[in-house]
Amino acid sequence: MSVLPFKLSGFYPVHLLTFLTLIVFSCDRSKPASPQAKLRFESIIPNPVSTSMSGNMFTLTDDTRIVAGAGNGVDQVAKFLAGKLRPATGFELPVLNEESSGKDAVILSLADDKELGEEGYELVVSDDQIKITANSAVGLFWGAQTLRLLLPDEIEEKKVVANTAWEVATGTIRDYPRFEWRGSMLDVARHFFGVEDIKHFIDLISLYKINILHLHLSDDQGWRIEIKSWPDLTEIGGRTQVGGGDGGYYTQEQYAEIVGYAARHFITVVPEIDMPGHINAALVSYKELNPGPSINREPASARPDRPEAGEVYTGTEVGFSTLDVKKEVTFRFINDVLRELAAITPGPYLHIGGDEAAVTKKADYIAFVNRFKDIVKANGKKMIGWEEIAQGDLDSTITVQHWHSQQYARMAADKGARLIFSPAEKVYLDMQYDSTTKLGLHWAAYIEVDSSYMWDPATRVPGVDASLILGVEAPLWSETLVTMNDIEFLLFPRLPGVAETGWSPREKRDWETYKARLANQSRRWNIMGINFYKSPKVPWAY
Ligand code: TNX
Repeated sequence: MSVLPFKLSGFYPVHLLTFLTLIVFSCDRSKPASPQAKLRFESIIPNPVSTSMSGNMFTLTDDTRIVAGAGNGVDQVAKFLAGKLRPATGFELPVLNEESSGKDAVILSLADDKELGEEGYELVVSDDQIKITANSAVGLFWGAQTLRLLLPDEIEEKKVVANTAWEVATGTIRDYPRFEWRGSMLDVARHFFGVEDIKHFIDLISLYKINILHLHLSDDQGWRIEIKSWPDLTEIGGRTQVGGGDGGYYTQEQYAEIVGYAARHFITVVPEIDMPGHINAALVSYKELNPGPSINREPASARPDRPEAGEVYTGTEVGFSTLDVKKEVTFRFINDVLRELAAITPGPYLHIGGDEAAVTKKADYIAFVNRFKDIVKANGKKMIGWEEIAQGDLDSTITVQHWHSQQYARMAADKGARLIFSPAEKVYLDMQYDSTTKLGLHWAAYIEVDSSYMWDPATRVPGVDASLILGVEAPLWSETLVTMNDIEFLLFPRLPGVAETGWSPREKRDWETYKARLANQSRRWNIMGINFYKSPKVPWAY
């Protein structure tokens, strides 16, 4: 007698197959990766150090938990990630502090993995869990940003998106940056942008692992940071902007809010007070700062766009104003400003400008740079300046920001200073894309997306030792930029390319594969409401 009733039925092989199939499916939830999930895995910007897909898919569901392991800042990153994933999914995604074997979990934990360094991460996507490990919270944070890019573009929606399978292709990513400095600069002096705009700017740059926000806080047209010991800098010098609009400034409390928001995105704020030139806003605020008769300021009549001494300036010329190195009040002013700025800036750097001081005598200029250096040091910070400061007495604590001159870059390197690369004809994002672009300028070049991507910091200036290169930074000057829409149009799509230049290994960067990856970002940007330039150089997917 048989215990298997179907043995005699003649259907034995069929039943067995059904039985086995059921066993297989009940134990193994594996699902082959969709073409879209694979495409997202292959389209990450900046290109990771190494990626390998294993063919299946993890699905984020209402059961998924976010597990934050022990350690400094891990919880903060877990909460950030949950906050990014909740609106579109509508899932609860509880953040749990437990050691979990973790099915249905995104697990963040610290590890000891020398190769990953300070900022690197490993992201392992399996059928039933995602695990991000790193040596520090910042590495976990960049891993979390990568995970956003692996999820469907709809994850960026601010409201619940029904009927979306929140799928991530399975596989492993190991990733860490090539350069420690991946910067973006915003000029809030020519046109002022408020705290909410800056936060939005941080959201945008952070997705691509930019870790420095350089704020150009003063220029001829406006002074944008409250200095309590010199209140007229903002009361008078902050009142206008290019074109004559209202201008504005950050109170120290608002600045702290920006710095805090940046810190939660693992971004360091580098504040710049531009001196000794680009200083008209301070000169109109305090008459005693105006240079004595020995400074030959070109008469306004010779250059009609320039202001008379003592007038606010709303034009866009550069290089007509200067502080006077011979006045005692000049250094009282500089000491007070840098002391207050250092006190509200947790990051290690103060940027003293130093560019285009066309009416400062060379000897005076060098004397200024050397005094700036001592004052910044006395306030416990490291000095950064635009490339012209290479003429001063530099040392290895100083960082020089290259924007134009190979000679200054070499001079800085010869003095042992470190370098940030911001070559104007590649990464000045205020440069127009082509002659039809309405926003922006073109004094350095028209910069299409491909040109902006095709250069390398290590070979930009022959004779500069690679060990001195801190990284790259893309400045965005705002003479022509009034709204966040304007900013977005010049940032996108070039900024992700700058981010990749700073992050990805040289051998992982080439325009042909990059443009395909870039093309796959546009749908996400549309969902995020980013006003980007639809460059004809890129085969946009949408
Ligand atoms: C040059 S390059 C400047 C800025 C202008 C910019 C416009 C440099 C350090 N200074 O003052 O805003 O060009 O593109």
